Amino acid sequence: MSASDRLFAQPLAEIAGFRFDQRVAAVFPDMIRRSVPGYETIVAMTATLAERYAQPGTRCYDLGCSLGASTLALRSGLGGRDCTIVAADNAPAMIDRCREMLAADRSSAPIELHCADIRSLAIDKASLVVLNFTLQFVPPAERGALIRRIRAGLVPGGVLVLSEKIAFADAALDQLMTELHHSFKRANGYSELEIAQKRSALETVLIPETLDTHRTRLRDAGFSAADVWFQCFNFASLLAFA
Ligand code: GEK
Repeated sequence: MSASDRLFAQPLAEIAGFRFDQRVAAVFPDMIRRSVPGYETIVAMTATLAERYAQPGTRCYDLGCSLGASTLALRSGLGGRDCTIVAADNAPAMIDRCREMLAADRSSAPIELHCADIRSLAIDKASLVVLNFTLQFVPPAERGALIRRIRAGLVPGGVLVLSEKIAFADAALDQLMTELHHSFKRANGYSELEIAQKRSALETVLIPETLDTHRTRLRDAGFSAADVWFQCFNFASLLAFA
């Protein structure tokens, strides 16, 4: 069990942009579970997707791995297949704790853990690439280049799992989904102050896009097809096929 997230519980004089530092790393599993509707389902299904798509002799990537929840799901889905998992995150505090989480896991599939920016990480011979809630933190102008490099690194039959907070073109629908998301957070014990302060901290750091924008970018990068396999309010996960 991780410590519970109270990071935004006290009134803050000034709200700085959100950073994945030690304080966040210490409460991260609790924070993401209580903040992202569907997170636990998406992580669990990452194992099911690995079971189906990981090809022997290839690599599986977890880009923006945080504490390794999706990495461990990937590993459990391999079922002894000869694959190397490459997990990367550019936040040293996340990587330090991730290393401890991976060490506590008994399974033997090899994992290479990199403290690296995924915008410059080599992606090669990949049968499965997982971007679970990471692209949303990459500046929008740089997202196309990353998706093109992922596409280029996939083997035939390879798949990208792309999970994101999403925006809606229709303002009323966007507002509704935001309110439903906040209800989810309230039901998980966050106060109005915590919700408001976290929202301000993320405003310039997490930039959601519409599903249409994601689909167009994936198609332009050379993916043959892409569609949503999971959605809860303004959080969705797509599968994109090489
Ligand atoms: C999970 N996938 O538990 N390069 C590397 N890492 C990055 C970059 C970048 N350019 N930008 C952001 N990150 C995980 C959850 S959390 C989602 C992912 C969230 C990292 C950042 O340091 C953080 O650890 C992660 O992406 C996003 O399945 O906090 O909402």
